[in-house]
Amino acid sequence: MECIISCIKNTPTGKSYSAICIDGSSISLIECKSYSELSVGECATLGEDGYLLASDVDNCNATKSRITEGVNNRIRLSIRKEAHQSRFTELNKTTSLMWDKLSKAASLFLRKVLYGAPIIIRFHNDIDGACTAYAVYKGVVDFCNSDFRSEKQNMVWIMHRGVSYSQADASSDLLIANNYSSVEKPLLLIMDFGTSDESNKGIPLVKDEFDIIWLDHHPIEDGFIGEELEHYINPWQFGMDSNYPAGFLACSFVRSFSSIETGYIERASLYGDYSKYYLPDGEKNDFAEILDLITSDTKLASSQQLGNLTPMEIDAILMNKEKREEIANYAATRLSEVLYSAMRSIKKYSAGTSSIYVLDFEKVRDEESRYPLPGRFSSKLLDKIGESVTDAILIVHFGKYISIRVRDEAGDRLRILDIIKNAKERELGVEAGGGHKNAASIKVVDEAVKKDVLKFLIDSIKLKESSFLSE
Ligand SMILES: [Mn+2]
Repeated sequence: MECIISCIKNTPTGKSYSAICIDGSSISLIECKSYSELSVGECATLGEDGYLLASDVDNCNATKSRITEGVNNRIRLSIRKEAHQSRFTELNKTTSLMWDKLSKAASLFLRKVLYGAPIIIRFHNDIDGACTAYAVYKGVVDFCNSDFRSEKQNMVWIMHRGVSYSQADASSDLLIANNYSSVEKPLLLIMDFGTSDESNKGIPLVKDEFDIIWLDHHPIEDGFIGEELEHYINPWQFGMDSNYPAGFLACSFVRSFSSIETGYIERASLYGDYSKYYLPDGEKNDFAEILDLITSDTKLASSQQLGNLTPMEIDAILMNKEKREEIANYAATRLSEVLYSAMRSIKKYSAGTSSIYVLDFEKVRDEESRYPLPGRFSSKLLDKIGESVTDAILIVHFGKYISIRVRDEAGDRLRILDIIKNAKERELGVEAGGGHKNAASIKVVDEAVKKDVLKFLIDSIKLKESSFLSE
């Protein structure tokens, strides 16, 4: 079998080689060792003992062009021309509009997978974000088991906390990529976060070092430079809004090169991000609830690395029926306890015909468990309040974080993103802020300034609501 050394990982114990090989017309990626030092791009043959041997240089160009041709064929055969049709029919039109862009990004992605290039995948740490990672993982597994053989991919999964791609994130990604030498440029895949001008600090550091695929569904802020990237894909660019979740987008991406079943992931992402296209069908959404719990409290998924979660760990839980049930029960119990105590310590302010509810999450949290996280809990708490009050606006704060939740109908008139923008301009101490029109969050520079920011938010909402009344 003729091979090219396509990627070398430098580890403290030595070098680990990835070689792309061709046998007839079939391409495979192998991970192996070598008796001698090989360099990236060099031709090699695989010996019977499973070790790589440098091969004679004369044939190398012929091998390279056969592999290039094999890779191009493989990609061409895998990309699906017909846009994926989900059972959420109202979203299918947007998928069709995005299909060309999705397929182009998928071609790039498959090239990286085939060559075993370093791929860093950052996904947001919530249900929707976990859905993006899980969809891509399942797609890659399917591709590596059916369309070509791959023993190991050089993929690094990072569950990302926060809403922007910062300078520190970029530096950390560059450090990771520095562990590899690769014939293909490393790939950075960003999903379900980052569409804000704060990411403008991180992007310039990585845009020449990585090929970037960015799948997001947050509103695109003016001046956000990520939009210029060739493979930045967001439903907002196609006349849709955040109701097309990032997990759903990742499923569409995956379906452009794989035919795996993605319906349950699509459903979980719609549920997780409160999309109006979610179809409550009377069935519980256990998959989403499990993702909610394990992305909040990663200990439960027995993560190797504290605070991180990989799709392989999600998979291990899904395959274990007992563990699944245990986790689902635990989540339900915890949630009802926390909702109960929240309703007892919440404060209420009237604003026109609406009411603003403010909760200090510190008062209801548990020392032991990270679940539920304040941001996501806010959405559930708003639902709970909504059972008895129609016009409720909820603010939950915890440490340096403030989350604001508004019911659908009020989102358009309140424009909380504008209020957050004003708070930033007033220099009240807002370090970062953004989100959707119904769900947004703020990080303040210091806990001490939080009460000023809270007061500003409450006053601004009151003002908006009373002006709305007088119109
Ligand atoms: Mn999302």
